[in-house]
Amino acid sequence: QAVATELEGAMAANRIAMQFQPQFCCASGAVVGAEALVRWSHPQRGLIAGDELFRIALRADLARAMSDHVIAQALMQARDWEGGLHLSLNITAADLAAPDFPDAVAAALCASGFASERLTLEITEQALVHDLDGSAAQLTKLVDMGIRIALDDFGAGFCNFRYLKKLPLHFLKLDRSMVEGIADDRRDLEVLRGIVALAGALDLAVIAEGIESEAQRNAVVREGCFAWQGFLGGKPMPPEDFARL
Ligand code: G
Ligand code: G
Ligand code: MN
Ligand code: NA
Repeated sequence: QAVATELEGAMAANRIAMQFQPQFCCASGAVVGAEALVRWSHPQRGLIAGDELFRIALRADLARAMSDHVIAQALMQARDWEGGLHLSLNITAADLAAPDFPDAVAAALCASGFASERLTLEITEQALVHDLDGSAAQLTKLVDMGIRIALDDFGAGFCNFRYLKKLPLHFLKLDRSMVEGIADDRRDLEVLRGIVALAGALDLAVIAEGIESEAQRNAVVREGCFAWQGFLGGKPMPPEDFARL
């Protein structure tokens, strides 16, 4: 109860805020959008990252409320971006399993005026394992609204290829561990090549995450990834800083 009260207080006091990490087009080098990453600035504990915040929210039975709060906030901030930039939002297993989730997203889009075609939702394998058919049905509802879907952290978990066959996906987001060695390890590079080829055959665009060096960026550009994201291009930053960029 204490935790729930604290979380509700933090939402009301705007201590739960979004940061945005830029994503760059491999072909042009231009910023094409940003991934929203939530931060809880806790009066005693300092900044708490998204994964921990959602673990706490889940225990307090506030995971859905927190997600709705975060989605609304990100959409409101992204609607003023110039140039039709895209917004990428992480969602949880609880979101995907909630029957009213597609309607909640539709309402948030409507309230913000942000076009659904500019929104990508990122899901991870953990969000899918419980009920693949149910997940596919939920994702199809979102895709029918014009939203795009990214499979996040690809390569970090079990990489169940059934997900690629059964789900309406648009993007594969390569986990940081998949790009770490590509500039200096032959095997890492060949794994990347194989995945990019597979993604291409399935009409999926590849986004490389965790790019920290020019050599890594050059490799993902050369190998045909669609976009990249990482500390080389910018860390997650407050909305004012992203708007300036
Ligand atoms: O940048 P950061 O350390 O916050 O990210 C840690 C993890 O928290 C990431 O795996 C990310 O998917 C998750 N996360 C960050 N922001 C959000 C968010 O707004 N919603 C959800 N569901 N997860 C998030
Ligand atoms: O949603 P996801 O699990 O992909 O969350 C992205 C996480 O990766 C966030 O915690 C973000 O801060 C972090 N991140 C983004 N770019 C980089 C990078 O270049 N290097 C490292 N080490 N972490 C990154
Ligand atoms: Mn993500
Ligand atoms: Na990731």
